[in-house]
Amino acid sequence: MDARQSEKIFKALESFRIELPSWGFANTGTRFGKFIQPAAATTTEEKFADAGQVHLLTGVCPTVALHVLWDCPDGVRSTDDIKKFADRYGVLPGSINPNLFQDQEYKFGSFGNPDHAIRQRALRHTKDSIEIARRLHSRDISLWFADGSNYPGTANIRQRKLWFTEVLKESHVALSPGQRLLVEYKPFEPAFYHTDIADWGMSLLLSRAAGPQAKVLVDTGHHYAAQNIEQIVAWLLSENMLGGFHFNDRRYADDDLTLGSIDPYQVFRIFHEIHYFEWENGNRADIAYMVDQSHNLKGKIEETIQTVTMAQQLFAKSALVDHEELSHSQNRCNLVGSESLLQDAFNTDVRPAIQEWCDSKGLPRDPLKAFLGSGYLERITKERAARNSQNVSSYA
Ligand code: RM4
Ligand code: MN
Ligand code: MN
Repeated sequence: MDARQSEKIFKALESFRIELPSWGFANTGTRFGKFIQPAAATTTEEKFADAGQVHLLTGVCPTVALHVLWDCPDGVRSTDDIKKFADRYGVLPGSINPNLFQDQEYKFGSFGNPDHAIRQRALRHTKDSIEIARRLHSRDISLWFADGSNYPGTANIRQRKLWFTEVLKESHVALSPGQRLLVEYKPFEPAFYHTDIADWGMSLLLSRAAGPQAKVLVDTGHHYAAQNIEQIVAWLLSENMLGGFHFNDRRYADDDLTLGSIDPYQVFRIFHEIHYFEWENGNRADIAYMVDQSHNLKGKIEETIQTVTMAQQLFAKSALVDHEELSHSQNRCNLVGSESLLQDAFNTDVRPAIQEWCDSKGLPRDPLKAFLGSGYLERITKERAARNSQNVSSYA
């Protein structure tokens, strides 16, 4: 690797930060059951402690995403505790995720529920979440809806779209300047016939209708298998409507697997579209990079470190594409030449340059090895095992 390439990697790594999900440290499972891990976090404080470890060793995860229902049991009043945890463990609260799907009231939806009182309840919860975000100095309120229906003819799709528009607009009014609403889409699950916000187009239209501080959130696992995600990313960038990502990998559905474990080239192509856009525009795209994964088989902290390391590698690889040359090559319809520019970048071993960057920051060259040698895992396993063995039913 020449000096110009390592310089590109250094520059890319300086700007790359990725947010961890609090729920990635807790016991999770599938609808068939859960395998309890003795070291899993059982409280919000433990989630901060674990996220703090990952940040300590990687240096690129300064924030942790919070799920209001799971991490703020006392709602707005929980923010005092959360501030203490942030101080204690060296990671700040990040995006705030309202929970509009778990309460019994939401059986037939939240923002799209035919019952006005339930839509109001969902609005109140969203406003509380915005207030939580304000108190924690979090910028983003990240909305994901389970709303939809399971059988044809059982829901008025157009009417629900109107209700969604209405409640999103009302939520937007509660934002402070600088705060953002991120609107996530997902094609199916838990709804199996129609989902109210099923794809990026629906998310885009609703975000536009909600107001200027609403943007689209792309969860990489929320697409049909054949969909071209990087094209969606390129379109949202060109519309200035890409707010952020939930990163994870998948093989079949919303599998929430470790980033890059199945298809690293897919993630590379997404990052490439972002770098290419930034090169053309001469400034950085304002995008929140977040992880949304939950692991019921792999160790949670170990796999989170794997995820972050993989994200850094793919981000660094994609920064190596020569944009000037690519642009010329594309304009001349040099297909093999253009494609090779991407392939060469993807095939470059960026690990030595990343290790140098870690050295320059006083970070361990191999964060996973450093973690496994730190004794942290043994300590929390001992401390938490008894509590975890009793705690088999909660998601977070
Ligand atoms: C959804 C979606 C949301 C996450 C919930 C728990 O599939 O990805 O972002 O908050 O799961
Ligand atoms: Mn998500
Ligand atoms: Mn998901």
